[in-house]
Amino acid sequence: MHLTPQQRDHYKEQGFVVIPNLFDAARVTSMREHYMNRRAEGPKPGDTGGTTDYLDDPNHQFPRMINMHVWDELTQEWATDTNLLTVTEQLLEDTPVLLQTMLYFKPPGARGQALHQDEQYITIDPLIGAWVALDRSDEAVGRMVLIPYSHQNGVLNVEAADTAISFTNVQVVKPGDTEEVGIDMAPGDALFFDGKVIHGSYMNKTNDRWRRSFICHYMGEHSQRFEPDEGTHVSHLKK
Ligand SMILES: O=C(O)CCC(=O)C(=O)O
Repeated sequence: MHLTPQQRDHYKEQGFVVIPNLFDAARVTSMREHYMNRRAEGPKPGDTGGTTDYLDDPNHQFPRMINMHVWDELTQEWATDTNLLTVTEQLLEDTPVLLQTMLYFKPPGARGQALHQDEQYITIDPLIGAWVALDRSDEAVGRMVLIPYSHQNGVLNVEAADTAISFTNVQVVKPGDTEEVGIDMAPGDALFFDGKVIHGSYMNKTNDRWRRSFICHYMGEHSQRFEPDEGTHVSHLKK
């Protein structure tokens, strides 16, 4: 899959780009079925339904899975899909190395994830996230929200998040004068975003629609681990 100069420029300038139809409908259907079956098997290493102050959050019934590629062959295959890797390679301008896989179920009524930068979690730069929609993702279900150009300001400070709407308790201190943009996506579309771009999602406000997504994070072969500045890593959140 060859990117146009416009797609590459969009990523470089705004910190993200959406590639429609990266996975076809048959693949998306089998991924949804596969992960619902694996979820039904019971707990997996690293599961989280988020903070336990809102136990009625349906995320607790369908915790997000992490690093499935370590114990699930199909995840390894999907996370190293040729389209995913070739797009990532063109955006990173380096050979991609898979770091992390995740599956967010986000059932009806579930909390979202407060705005953050992935490099506040994973201290490697450059870093890229690939977020593949497995359901239609729009405002009602808590689509991905981004702040364009925010990757240009480095890794920012963290503060406490509102856990009534976020399953995580930490968020970025948002720079003033920034505008959030919601990204509507169809099943199979993929959003690629820079590890420093501010992003997150709000609640799934529907009572009958899921917002499942398959998420991979890659570094480049030449990416570097860095020491986070005081106050910028999620572990620095003041209790
Ligand atoms: O899917 C979401 O709601 C947030 C995902 C996210 O923050 C990520 O993939 O880094």
